[in-house]
Amino acid sequence: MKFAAISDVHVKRAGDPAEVLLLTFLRNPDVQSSDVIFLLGDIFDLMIGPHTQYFVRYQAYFDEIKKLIKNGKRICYVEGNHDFHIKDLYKKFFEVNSDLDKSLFAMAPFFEFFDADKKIYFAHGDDIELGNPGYRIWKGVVTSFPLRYYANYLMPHFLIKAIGEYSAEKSRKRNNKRYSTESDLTPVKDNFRFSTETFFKKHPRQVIVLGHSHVKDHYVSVNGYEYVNNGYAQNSKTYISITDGNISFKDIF
Ligand SMILES: [Mn+2]
Repeated sequence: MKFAAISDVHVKRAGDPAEVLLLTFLRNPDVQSSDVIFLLGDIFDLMIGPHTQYFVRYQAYFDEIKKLIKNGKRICYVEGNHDFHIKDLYKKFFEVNSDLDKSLFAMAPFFEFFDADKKIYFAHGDDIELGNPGYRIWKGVVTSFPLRYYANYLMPHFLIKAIGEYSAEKSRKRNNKRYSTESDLTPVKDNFRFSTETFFKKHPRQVIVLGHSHVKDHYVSVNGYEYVNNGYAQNSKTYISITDGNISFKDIF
């Protein structure tokens, strides 16, 4: 089987370089020849709740999703910490586009596929990252039932903005690290490698595909698994391709 995966594109507005990157990825012939396309979170810099305005704002994106599904492609979406409470948004999307086969689109906290004798695990990565207790508390609050209800039915703009600004602040910190020297990236990279080692002990998977760290990495563990992260897409300008269990980074442009 052939898989294509991307995360952490952080599209802020229609027409920005991140959206160009995302659309180019979705239109890439190699991506389109994959059996499953994974969107592993933080695809959008701020998308919270099932607000239909997103269909207008990101029409080009939703058009590409439509085309892919019409062509029989499977799309697996994992929510990130910048794009969440959007299950009902896609429910509305398939209600409006009732001609589309909605079984080809799935949204879940993680996905697992068994291919070429390997168990392959796909997630955003924030649930696996260790040593970030403040983030965990924050995520517990924003994903709690009351807040989910709020996001889906009542969420006023100021709260979306507040969450967005908090997330943006977190990203800025990560992005600053990203642009500084290689040695500054090492702690984040090492922490994600260590986090996958811990995860692997409990959940042996031969391939672990994550995002969230904004640090590109392909780590082959002596314990018998590989961890791959495409990093911050606007920086790496690549995506992850897995063909018959073999991992590679491919250029988007
Ligand atoms: Mn993230």
